[in-house]
Amino acid sequence: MPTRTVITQPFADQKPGTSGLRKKVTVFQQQHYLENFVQAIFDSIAAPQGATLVLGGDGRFYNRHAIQVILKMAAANGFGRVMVGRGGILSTPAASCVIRKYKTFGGIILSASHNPGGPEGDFGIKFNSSNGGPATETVTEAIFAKSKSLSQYRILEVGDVQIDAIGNSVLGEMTVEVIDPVADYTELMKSLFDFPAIKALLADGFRIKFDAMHAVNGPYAVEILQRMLGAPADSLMNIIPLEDFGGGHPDPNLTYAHDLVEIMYGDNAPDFGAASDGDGDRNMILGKHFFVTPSDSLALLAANATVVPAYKKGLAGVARSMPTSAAVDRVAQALKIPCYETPTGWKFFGNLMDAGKVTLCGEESFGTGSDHIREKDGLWAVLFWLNILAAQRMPVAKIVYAHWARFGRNVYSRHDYEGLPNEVAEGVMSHIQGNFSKLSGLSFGKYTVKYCDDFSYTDPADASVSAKQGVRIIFTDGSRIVFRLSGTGTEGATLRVYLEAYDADVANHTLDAQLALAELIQIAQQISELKKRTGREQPTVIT
Ligand code: G16
Repeated sequence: MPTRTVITQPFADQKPGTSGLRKKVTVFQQQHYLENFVQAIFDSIAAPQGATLVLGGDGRFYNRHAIQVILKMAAANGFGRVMVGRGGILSTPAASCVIRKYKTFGGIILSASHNPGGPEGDFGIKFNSSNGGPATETVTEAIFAKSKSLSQYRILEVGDVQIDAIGNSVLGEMTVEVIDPVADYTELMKSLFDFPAIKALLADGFRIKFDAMHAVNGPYAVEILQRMLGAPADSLMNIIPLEDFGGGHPDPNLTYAHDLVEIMYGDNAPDFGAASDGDGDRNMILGKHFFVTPSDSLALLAANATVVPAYKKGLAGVARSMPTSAAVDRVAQALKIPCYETPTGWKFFGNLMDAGKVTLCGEESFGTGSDHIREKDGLWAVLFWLNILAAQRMPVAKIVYAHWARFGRNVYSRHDYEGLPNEVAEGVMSHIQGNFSKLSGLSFGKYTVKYCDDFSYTDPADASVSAKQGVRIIFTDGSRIVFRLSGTGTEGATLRVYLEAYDADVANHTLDAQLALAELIQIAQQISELKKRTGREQPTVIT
């Protein structure tokens, strides 16, 4: 079959963000745009002739087209085999699992994660390395540099390959192996958790509700929660994956997963609720009339890890991203294990895990995971919670209260200002960056600033430095305000304000985080001049 070399023009805007290249579908639909980025990946990763690649995505609009393009380009670029999920589907955690299990050279994952999909929505693409995790900063930078200078790409001139039935077919010199997207992942979950205990919990009438948000995790949840663990069919909602996620915003938080939230805060609420996002790597955990913040969830999983068979020997260490609350730090201190603080973005955890320094990690952005793969993992977090609930047989809220009684509570909230004009958001950040050095020692009511910085991280594995990862204002009592620009949006800029106060005496204080953080919220406004600079009275999303 003839390989065609196509002359292309370089694109200047293919800089990968926190998690790969994310753009509007219409941007990806420009002539040569997708191909340019794929060739930049292939030119940067130096895969040996005949290497195996994993390929799949969250099934959003443009997924099927992109799969065909990438298969034909992989064949023209010397790959020997591509393992592709049936229908072009692989959740992000499942892709990581398959890359590791079959020791492939790496994989390409098609997703814009929690961003909306459809012809007017977002699309995304990223390369994961042989450890199953997102490419390192060094590789990402190399891909970006290539994308700006490419003048041609290689593609096989051939019709589309069938990807809807399991089995092998041939594309030029390359084998296309269509795999069951659910099987390997399911087997891995079964090896980690106490399935009989969870099954018994559900059989005893413990009621759950899982919201797949019409995204990729639907089939995974049906197989694991319903078929293997026996949850009744009505325990699952929105399980049919749709190219536009049913018009929804597949981001499992209190704003966008409102159907689930209404059920969990309504009359006759189930005992446990959870949701995952577009590509299945994020999770939100709820109890009856109760929301568990992602930061608390991470701390709680760490504190109770030994009830799970895979972690019964304890944890090597834990890690969290800088804006995530320090709740897990307190657990690490009690367990006498190290706790690492990294920039936002899952790739930073991979190196710590590869070095055996960390077993569990997580982020405030609804991501939790462990060294079983190198991505965050939504269903894994749900199963971890169910395993704890099966062992403790207590309501979710009681488990969290008991945790706070032991470790204290890191009261936490994130305020997002979405869709700001870029220059406005950057203006707020440079105002803060220009002034934070003058804040040390200043008092705002009961809060006195201990120190401020713009977070910088040196990766222990490759000594690469990631600077300017968010401004931290740290108060003498450990409370914090963090300002940071999102790296995953595709429309304007999103400014995130992270607020955290430590409360050692939970029993006597309000559960309402916004109330408890009211003073810090005011201070954040004052320091950033947010209202004046953005004209926004309220955040778009509060979690
Ligand atoms: C991605 C990364 C996460 C990170 C998140 C932050 O999540 O994988 O590690 O926490 O972005 O997003 P932002 O830069 O908008 O705060 P995902 O689920 O979008 O792949």
